[in-house]
Amino acid sequence: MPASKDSLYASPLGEIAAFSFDENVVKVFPDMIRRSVPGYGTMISAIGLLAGRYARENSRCYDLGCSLGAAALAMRANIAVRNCKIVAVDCSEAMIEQCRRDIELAPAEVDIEWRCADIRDIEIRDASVVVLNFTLQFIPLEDRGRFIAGLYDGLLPGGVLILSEKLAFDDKRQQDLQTEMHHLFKKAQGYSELEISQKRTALENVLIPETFSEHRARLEAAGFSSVEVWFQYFNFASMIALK
Ligand code: GEK
Repeated sequence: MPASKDSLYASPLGEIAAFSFDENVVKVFPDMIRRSVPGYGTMISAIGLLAGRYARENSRCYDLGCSLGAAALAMRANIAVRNCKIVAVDCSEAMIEQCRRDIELAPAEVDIEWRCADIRDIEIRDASVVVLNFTLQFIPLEDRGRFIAGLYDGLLPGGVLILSEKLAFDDKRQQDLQTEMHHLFKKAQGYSELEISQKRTALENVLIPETFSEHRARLEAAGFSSVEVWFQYFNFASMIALK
């Protein structure tokens, strides 16, 4: 699909609806995420490398909240073991339909199953790799503990979870600075003040960031024995949690 430029919030909107991953977002998504998430391309490449390192024969690799499947495709390009299947899940029908259309053009050896479902409702099993690349932040806070615990149970011993999230900070000065730097990042990527502020309003109460301490506490409570940040660019970070 040719990636169009994201200008969804470029004109003044009377009323700003809560952000949703609909057809309009699908059309501009690759441009939107690359210009909004600092380090996105680096994280996608590294997810591929990690999948190459951790994917096991006779196991599954999950891309949860896959959007247009960037992480699933990076994993597929790096998995060299036999009988390893990728399961890519998103609750946006528009996203999954586009993934299915795109994949027809690029068949490959490692199978990707595209599933349209809520990631809280699916069974995760026999997993050697699970990727949550900027998805947990959209799950209601009260559901996150149970969801991560189920995910831990579905991982094989020695399996890995890669969790990328927008972070919050306890220290107010740090919170303000990191927010400002993200804002400056978006301006440098060509977004106007109006676009930045309207998008922020649309994401309010939809994207709920937590601190690294909160993520680590939840992951450890679920059973993960080691949790580290492997990448951070302002308030966007990616963690590796080992079972
Ligand atoms: C990437 N990982 O390009 N169940 C399933 N999907 C969900 C749910 C849910 N409960 N909640 C949100 N989503 C991708 C980027 S985007 C991040 C992930 C962003 C989906 C939602 O439909 C969207 O496609 C995705 O999670 C979040 O590496 O846009 O900031």
